[in-house]
Amino acid sequence: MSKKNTDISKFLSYVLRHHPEAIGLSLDQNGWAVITDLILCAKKEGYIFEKSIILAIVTSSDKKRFTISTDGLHIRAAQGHSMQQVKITYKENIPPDILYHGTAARFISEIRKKGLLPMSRQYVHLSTNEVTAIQVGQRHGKPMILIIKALNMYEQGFKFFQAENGVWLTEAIPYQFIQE
Ligand code: HQG
Repeated sequence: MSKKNTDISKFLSYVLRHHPEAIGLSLDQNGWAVITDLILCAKKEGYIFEKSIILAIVTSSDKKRFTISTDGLHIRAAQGHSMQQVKITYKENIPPDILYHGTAARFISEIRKKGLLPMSRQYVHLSTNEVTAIQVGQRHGKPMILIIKALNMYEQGFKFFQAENGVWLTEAIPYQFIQE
């Protein structure tokens, strides 16, 4: 992806996951923004792009971060929201035996005490592969991979969800299900 489109993608993540109000944009409770509104609100803040650029970013996003509605008029972030007013109904699924969570080594002593918490987001984010977990972890410092006994958790009544882009979500993970 070009540098310009990567910058727009980061801007879209910021407004669609965390702060739509920063540009005067409204999301509905399922997290959808009207694409034409988004373009207008962004323009007022100096981010100038057309719908075709948004569609190109959605298609080329490595993690499929954004979803376009079936009518083609709306866009939302597939996961990662911090806003409590957005309540996406994620698909509940049976997880694989093991899932991975990438974190930073500096967080491990707190994680040992409290388990994994969603922190500023709505859910703890998990992946099916270690490479993704390392990439996620290194955003916060020296990466560390945690192995989550997901199926074991599920069998004990914890719920697991999957976003449209395949990312696994759960509300919190007690330390007993975590292997360092
Ligand atoms: C850590 C990216 C101390 C947690 C990725 C993480 C992901 C604790 C950090 C998505 C803790 C929160 C989410 C505890 C958890 N004490 N630290 N008890 N419990 N933590 O950014 O998982 O590329 O909110 O380990 O792909 O890093 O942006 O979550 O290190 O799917 O599309 O607190 O964001 O997607 O950090 O990342 P974040 P995350 P994008």
